[in-house]
Amino acid sequence: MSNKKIIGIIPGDGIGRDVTRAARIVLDTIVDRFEDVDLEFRNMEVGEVAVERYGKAFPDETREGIPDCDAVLFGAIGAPHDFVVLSGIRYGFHLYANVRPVKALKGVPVLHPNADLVVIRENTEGLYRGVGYDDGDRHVNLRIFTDEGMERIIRFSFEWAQKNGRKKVTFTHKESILRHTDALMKDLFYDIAPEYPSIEADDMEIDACAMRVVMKPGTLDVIIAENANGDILSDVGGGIIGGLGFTPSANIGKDLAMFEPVHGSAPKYADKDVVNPTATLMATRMMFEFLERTDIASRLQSSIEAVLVEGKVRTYDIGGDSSTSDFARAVAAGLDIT
Ligand code: GGG
Repeated sequence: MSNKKIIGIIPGDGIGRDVTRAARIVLDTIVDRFEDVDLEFRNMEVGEVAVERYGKAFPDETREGIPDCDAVLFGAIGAPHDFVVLSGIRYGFHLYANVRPVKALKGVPVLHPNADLVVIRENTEGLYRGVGYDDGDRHVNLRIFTDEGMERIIRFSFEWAQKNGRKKVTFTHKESILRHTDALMKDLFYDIAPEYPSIEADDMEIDACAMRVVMKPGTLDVIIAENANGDILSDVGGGIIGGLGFTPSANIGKDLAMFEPVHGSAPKYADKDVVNPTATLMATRMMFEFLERTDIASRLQSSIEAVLVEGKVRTYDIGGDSSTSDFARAVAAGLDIT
């Protein structure tokens, strides 16, 4: 990464401000410590602040600024602006793959220390596309799959598994009921699977998979899920590894990638500097992997893990009373020595 990279920072609403502030503490330290890293940060507004300034939750200024960025770090968004903002970014920029790792970290109270799975959520179609209508007493939301969208997420998942040394990809569905979507996509999944002979391919019903995540996560590896199912399944995953404070995500498209914690805006904790920024810092780590700086990514991950294992700086969700910024400063300090 010898040339300058433009990083868009979109705090969003609620605790999105707290966690992106924490990320900036770490990012500024990285810029100071690594001579060959040249990052330009561009702050962009969405949500309530954007409504106040521009009269719109997803203003043209932000929409037009995003394509200039090499990567975007996003905080959080909540009702009532979540659909317009998330769909504006995810659908507007075709960020079709939402990679959501669920990995237990040492030093964190978890249900399953061996959990290490990845939900790959289709991010632009399915039920969350938000298409629907009202017809008298019938109220309908459509669950839309396209041929292009199905193939794209299946191939992405196998390729991601291959690149990241994973062994198995599990396709989740409810094929017996959803004949027009899941059954069709399952056939496509098994048509494509032989092109990736080093990766085992299997499938599970989504409800059975949710139970498996809770009871035997160690038997799961990479999971493909429809948009709404993936959103739910990754929260289930968060529940077994200490909560949503530990679940980062990457939204990947052909021309842009955006990184964010899985959690939403949690307004009651907003601006209190108390929430756990680990998920956002791990999303930042995923951003450096995307920018092909795996050296920085692994330094950052090691520092996060060292702070958690040492246990002196802990946010309230895991039994401590340290602040969001204390945690970020401890991780930043650890970048020197890890
Ligand atoms: N940082 C992610 C975020 O703000 N999520 C809030 C939300 O509404 N999520 C629903 C979704 O991911 O589709």
